[in-house]
Amino acid sequence: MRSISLFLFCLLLAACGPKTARTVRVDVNDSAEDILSKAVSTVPTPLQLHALDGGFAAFVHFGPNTFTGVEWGSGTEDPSVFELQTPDTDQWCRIFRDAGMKRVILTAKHHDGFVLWPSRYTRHGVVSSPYPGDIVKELAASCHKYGLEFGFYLSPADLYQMEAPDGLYGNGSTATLRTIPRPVEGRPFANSAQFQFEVDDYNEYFLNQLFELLTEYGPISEVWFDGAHPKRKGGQLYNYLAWKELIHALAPDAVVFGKEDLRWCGNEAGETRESEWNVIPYSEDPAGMNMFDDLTDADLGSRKRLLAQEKPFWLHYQPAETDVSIRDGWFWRNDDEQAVRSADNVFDIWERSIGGNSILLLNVPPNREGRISPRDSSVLAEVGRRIRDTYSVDLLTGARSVIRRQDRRISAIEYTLPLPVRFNRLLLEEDLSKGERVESFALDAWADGWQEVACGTNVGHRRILRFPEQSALRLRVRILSSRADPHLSRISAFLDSRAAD
Ligand code: OTN
Repeated sequence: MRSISLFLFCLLLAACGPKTARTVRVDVNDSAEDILSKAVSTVPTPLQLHALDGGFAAFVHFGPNTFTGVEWGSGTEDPSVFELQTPDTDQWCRIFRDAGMKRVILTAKHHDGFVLWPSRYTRHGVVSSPYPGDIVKELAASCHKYGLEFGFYLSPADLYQMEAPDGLYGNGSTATLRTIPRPVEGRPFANSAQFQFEVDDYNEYFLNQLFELLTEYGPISEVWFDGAHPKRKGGQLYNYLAWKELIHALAPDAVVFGKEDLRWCGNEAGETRESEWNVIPYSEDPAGMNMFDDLTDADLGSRKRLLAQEKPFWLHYQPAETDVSIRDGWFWRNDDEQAVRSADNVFDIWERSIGGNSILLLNVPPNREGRISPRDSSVLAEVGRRIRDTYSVDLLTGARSVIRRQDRRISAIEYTLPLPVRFNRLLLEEDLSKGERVESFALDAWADGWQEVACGTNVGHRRILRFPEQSALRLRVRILSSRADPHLSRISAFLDSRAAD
C-alpha cells in the first residue's frame, strides 16, 4: 500500500511542477529569480524539437536566375529563359541524403514571382517555359523516395506581380471577404476545404498559392518566408495571421520559418553566435504578431539580456536556423569561376551550427541541366563521410560515471573509462522538455590531477566543444553556471581524426 501512495505522490509532484509552454509571460512584479524560472519553463513544441533533431537540411535555390546568372531577378524575365530539359531531382536527394541531410526546402517562388509548379493563379512560371513539368511535384516525390522531408520557400516579395500591368502586388485593392481557394474552371481541387479571409488582391493571390502547395505537394514539413524585399510597391502589407491559419489547418506538421516557429540566425555567411539561446524575449505575445523583425544581435537571450527587459514581456521558444550557401551566391552561375565551399569549411559550419543550438540549412543550387554539379556533390559526399566518421562512435560508451552535487544542484559529472581514449570533441545535449538551463561549463581531463581542457557557454539542443586532441582515462564536465538544476540528456566524446590540432 505504501509504495502505491508514494507513486501517486510522485505523480502529483510531477504534475505540480512548473508549467512549461512555448511562450511564457513575464509579469511586472516578477523578480530576477522568477524570470529565470520562467525562462527555464519556456520549451519547444514537438514540431520545433523535430526540426532541431533533423538539424541538417538542404536549401534549393532554382529558377530563372539559374539561367540568367543573377541573384535577384527583375520579375520581367521572359519565361522562355527557363530552358530546363531533364532535371534529376532523384540525384539531388541521393546527394542530400548521403550528406546527412533530413529535409529539403525548394524556392517554389523566389522574388521574381516565377513559379515552379503549374499554378492555377498565374502563367508566370513553368507552364509558360520550355519545361513542361512540375519541379515542385518532382522534388516532393524524390524526397519521399529517399526518406527526406519536404518544404517550400514562397517569397512574399513578388516582382512579377509588381511589374506586370495587371499585377496584384501593391495595386491599391481594398481588403474584402474572399473565399480561399478561388475556384478555377477546369482545375478542381481534390481537397474540398474552404476558408474565408478579409484580404486584398495580393494576399488572396498568396493564400491561393499557399493552398495549392499545402494541399497538392504534401506532406509539408516547413514553410519558408523570406524577409528580403528587392522592391516595395503601394505599401503592400502581408496578412501573415491569415497565412498562418491556412498553414496550421492544411499542414499541421509544418513549422514556419521567418515567423514565430523558426527565426533567421541573423546572417547568411554561416557565422554562429558564441551563445545561441532559443528562449527569446518579445515585447508582445508572438502568437498575435503579423511581422517579425530580423534578430541580429550577438546576445539575444543571456541572463543579462533577459533581466534587462522592460516588464511585462514574453519569453518565446524560437530556434535559430542558419541558412548559408555552398556557393558564392544562392543560385548556380557556372562551374568554373563561381566559388564552392570546401568540405572543411562546410563541416566547420555544420559543427558550429548543429553543435551551437541551431539548425543548418545549406543551400545547394542545381545547374542548368537540373542536376547538382560535381564540385558541390563531392564536397557534400566528403562532409557526409566526415560526419559519420567523427560522430558515429561515442568514446564514452562503457565509461563509469559519477554525478557530483553542490547546493542541491549538479556541479559535475565524472567519467572513468576502462582504457584511455583519444578525443577532441565533446557533445552535450539538454533535455529541452526541462528547458535551457546550462549557462556555462568546463571540460577537464585527468593528468595527475584535473586539468581544464576547454570551456563553453550554453548547451540547449546540442553543443559541440572542439579542442586539441586529448588522451585520458578520466574526464569531467563541470557546470559553472546554470539557471536551474541541469538536465543533461547526453554527454559524448568523439575523435575527428582529420582535425588540425
Ligand atoms: O539584401 N538582403 O535582403 C539581405 C542581405 C544579406 C542578408 C540577408 C538579406 S535578406 C534576409 O534574408 C534572410 C534569409 O537569409 C531572412 O529572410 C531575413 O528576414 C531577410 O531580411
